[in-house]
Amino acid sequence: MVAFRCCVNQMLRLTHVNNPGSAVNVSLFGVCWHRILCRSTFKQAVFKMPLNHTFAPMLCNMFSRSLSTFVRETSPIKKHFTFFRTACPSELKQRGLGYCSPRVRHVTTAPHDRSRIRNLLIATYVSGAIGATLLAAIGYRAFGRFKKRARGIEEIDEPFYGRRKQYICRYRGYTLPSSLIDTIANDVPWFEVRDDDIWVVGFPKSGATWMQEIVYLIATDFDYESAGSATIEDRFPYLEYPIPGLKAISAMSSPRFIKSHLPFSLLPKDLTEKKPKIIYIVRNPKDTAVSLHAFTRLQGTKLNGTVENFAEMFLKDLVIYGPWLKHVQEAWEQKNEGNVLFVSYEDLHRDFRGTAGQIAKFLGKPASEAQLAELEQHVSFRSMQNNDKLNYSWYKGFWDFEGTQEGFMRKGKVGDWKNHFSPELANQFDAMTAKLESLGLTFVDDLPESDVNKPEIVTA
Ligand code: PPS
Repeated sequence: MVAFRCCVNQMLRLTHVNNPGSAVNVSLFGVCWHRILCRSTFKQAVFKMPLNHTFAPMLCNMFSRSLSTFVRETSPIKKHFTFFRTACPSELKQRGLGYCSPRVRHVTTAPHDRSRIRNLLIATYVSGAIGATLLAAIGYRAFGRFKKRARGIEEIDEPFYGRRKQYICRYRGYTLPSSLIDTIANDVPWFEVRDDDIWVVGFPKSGATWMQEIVYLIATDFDYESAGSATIEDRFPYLEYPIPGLKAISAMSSPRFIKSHLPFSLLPKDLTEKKPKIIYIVRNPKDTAVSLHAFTRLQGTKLNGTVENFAEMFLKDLVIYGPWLKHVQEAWEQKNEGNVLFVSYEDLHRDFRGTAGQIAKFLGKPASEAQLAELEQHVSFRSMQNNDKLNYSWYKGFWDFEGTQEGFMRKGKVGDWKNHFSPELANQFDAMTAKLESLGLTFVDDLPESDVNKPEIVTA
């Protein structure tokens, strides 16, 4: 603290004598810094003392001292003050300068000098204010970065994301959306889990929405009425997303339905104690990458590159919630815990009723063949695409539905990657998934009966 004080004093000594704007700049800058420091939790962590009682008066003292020294020593301001101290009241009144102490004496100040003084003063205040604002903005940003780094968050400037270069950041081995990082790092770990919660977890674009609707209906004994009365986001909120937010989710009545894209290691700590039912949905990474590319564009992020370039970013762990491999591996390691069910998007395609029956059993809600057949109809791709409680059309105006021409429910097929990937790129993805084969996890990335380019046959 002594060193810091010496540094600031030295800085003030160097700046305030010759440059009229600098002392004002430094003073305002100091006040801004103090405001930032006071508001942050950094004060407890670093200074281990209450800022309001020690650091604040010290800063104010230093800066006000520097300002008064500057005022005393800088000639145009000195003249200005002398003028105010010595001009006669009638003269001040005449110039519209208001109240003046009766102790004032007569002086002779040339009128052109006075206007010069006023202009100089205005210039000083304006430059001071602009400088202080700029410095405060730079300082605030730098301080934010410093604070994040102290918490283990590393900002990534990735030009691929166009104007939103700081779209992603790295935290505890994962690439995460910068917009959600504060919630993920500060609040999610302490979120209170309940034993009777039902969770759907998965890497983005793995078919979570499809799974959410299936799980919701099975768990509510096929309550199609409530499913039709609110959006999937309201019934089955996304944990780390600001809408509706952790507070609202905490206040929901049981049983709660919660979706998250976080890997197991970043989910609430409570999950080790409480044992809610968790369904992890996984999809082959090639289709996941293609779908995530389309979704990133749908959200309005301008990308500097093609789908293939995006897929390369996927392999380099530069897409949100990556690395995909680690995400899936962490979940696979949990599959023998009694409360975790591992389901693939391709299984839902291949054998819907068999897979849905398995989910029903896992949830303790065995379902009849007729119920599963009705469910299959309700959650078919076309039906979900046209269902305004499931197709995210409530984001129209926020997302770029018109610009991309593709909605949230884009193709819903297995094997779309073949329309976009070169054989070399596909090989790189195969090399990645081969690492999971030794763990007994294999992926289907092509279904003969699912021709992605075949037009959908709509049955009445
Ligand atoms: S999100 O935003 O991460 O929660 O998205 P998510 O729901 O996980 O994945 C979206 C992809 O799943 C497809 N989808 C379906 N496929 C088949 N049948 C049904 N009923 C269905 N519902 C959603 C959706 O179309 C997205 O995949 P792509 O390949 O982009 O079409």
